[in-house]
Amino acid sequence: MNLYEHFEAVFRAAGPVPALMSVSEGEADVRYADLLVAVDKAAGALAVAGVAAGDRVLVQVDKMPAAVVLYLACLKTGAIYTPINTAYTAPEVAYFLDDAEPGLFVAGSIDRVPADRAVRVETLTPSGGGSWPRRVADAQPLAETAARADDDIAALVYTSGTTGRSKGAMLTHANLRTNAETLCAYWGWRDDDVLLHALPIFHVHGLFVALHCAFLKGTPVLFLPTFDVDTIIRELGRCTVLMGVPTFYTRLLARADFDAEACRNMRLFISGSAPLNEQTFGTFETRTGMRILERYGMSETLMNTSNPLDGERVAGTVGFSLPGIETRIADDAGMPVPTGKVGGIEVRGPNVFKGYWRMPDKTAEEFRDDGYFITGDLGTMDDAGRVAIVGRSKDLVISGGYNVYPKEVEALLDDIPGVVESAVIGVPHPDFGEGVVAVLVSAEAVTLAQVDRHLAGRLARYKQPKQVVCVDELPRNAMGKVQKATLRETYRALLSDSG
Ligand code: MCA
Ligand code: AMP
Repeated sequence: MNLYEHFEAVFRAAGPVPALMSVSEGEADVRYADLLVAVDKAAGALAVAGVAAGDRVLVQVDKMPAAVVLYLACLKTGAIYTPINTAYTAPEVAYFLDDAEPGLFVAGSIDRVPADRAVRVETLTPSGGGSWPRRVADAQPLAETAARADDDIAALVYTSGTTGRSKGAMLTHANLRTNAETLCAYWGWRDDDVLLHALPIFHVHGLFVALHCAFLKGTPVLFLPTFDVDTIIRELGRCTVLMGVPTFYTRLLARADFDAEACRNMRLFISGSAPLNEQTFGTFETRTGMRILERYGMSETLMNTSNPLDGERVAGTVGFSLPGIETRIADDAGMPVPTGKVGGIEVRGPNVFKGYWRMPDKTAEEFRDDGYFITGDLGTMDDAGRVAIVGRSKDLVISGGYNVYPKEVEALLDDIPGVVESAVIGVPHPDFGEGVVAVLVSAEAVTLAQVDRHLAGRLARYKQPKQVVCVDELPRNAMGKVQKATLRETYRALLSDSG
């Protein structure tokens, strides 16, 4: 069944309830009834643009109600919504255009559209202008929601996965619906909940986990364009739930006016996308009297485990398998390891994606014969089934909740004249959890400014090194493999003063 049919029924019933509330002066709230009308118009515009069911719609636009409408319109028409980070540069966008082969690219700015790619482009600019809003205004509403099977793809979410370049995780209508229903129930979503939404909407966390909970219940979302601490503290008083990456919580705790009084109306703070440090968890509890609920997920699997709503939330753990989802800790051959021992986290259930877009071999590599998906995360499980993440077997840096795939950065660094080789690592960063550091073997010293200049326009800013170190050689093991763990240890204090 098309996920949008579920939403449509809820939206109709919710009618006058505000769906997306704005904090900007002069900007009206979008009610659920308005959302229905807007989605029908946008779906009509997609049809006029020749977008058919199964076509990809690549979207790189700022966070605004029109972006949510576009997402829902894609669901409605059966198109495959393919959102990408607004920080990506034109060369990065070219990769997604080539890989996804979209029927339509809705871009925030024409500057991000590679000149040599033949694709239909519409614009939706940060101020809400551009050609797309005009197409929507001119379109006849499309009343009928496309029939979709549970197994049809609803979205392609690009992720670095465990290895290789960005891959499109094919998420089906059933993946999205079942996970949303599970989270709504597990987190006890209430009819009077108000979600404070400050995450970007080009990732699973902000787009699916956060919005779908509200959309399945028809409850209001206070929809902030970006994460801004002042706004959050001011608005907490009329909200009940916040979902964020750990950086949200460290930034809030840095403010003296973030206290129990500011949180008086809140019932739930949820954290995910990156490890929540135990100190942040503890300080948060001392300051507010509330325990952050940490959960664990991936683009490929949506949410897998969660600390409980009513039971004990334990720092440094991501809780229990969500209902209907199986998690095991396994060795390299997929055999479960003894309780309490570290192994690879593997997951099976209706949440697990259909595979990587046009990569059947890569997909096959990441699944066991019995259907478990190999996450590339390392963890333990106790007798009660509580999971803790202790590391990653994949070479990945997670900075402020954004994934940075070292190989992608290294490939560009190796092109800097004089650089012989490079190793990109993540080291502790007080604000982003991990920060990117480049270790270079180079004939001459290379400065951060030179690296910045080389990467500008080629690589999203958040992927760029925050610090550069030049060395004579990289540490290698007997097999000749660069020992990144050694580098991480050597440079662990390099970014401790950042933030
Ligand atoms: C911004 N910058 C960063 C990051 N964000 N650098 C490293 N890591 C980052 N995450 C840099 C910018 O390039 C800029 O650099 C400077 O910081 C300020 O940029 P600004 O845009 O003002 O930053 P910000 O608004 O303060 O953003 C920080 C943020 C943001 C709010 C923490 O990164 C964020 O929203 N992160 C959430 C990501 C997320 O939703 N992840 C979920 C994906 P300069 O000044 O040098 O130019 S994972 C997922 O979905 C899975 C399924 C899951 O489990 O949830
Ligand atoms: P992505 O590929 O962007 O969907 O990122 C998914 C990855 O984020 C997971 O494989 C984990 O490595 C990491 N992650 C998500 N939630 C948590 C968490 N609560 N604690 C630690 N790591 C997390």
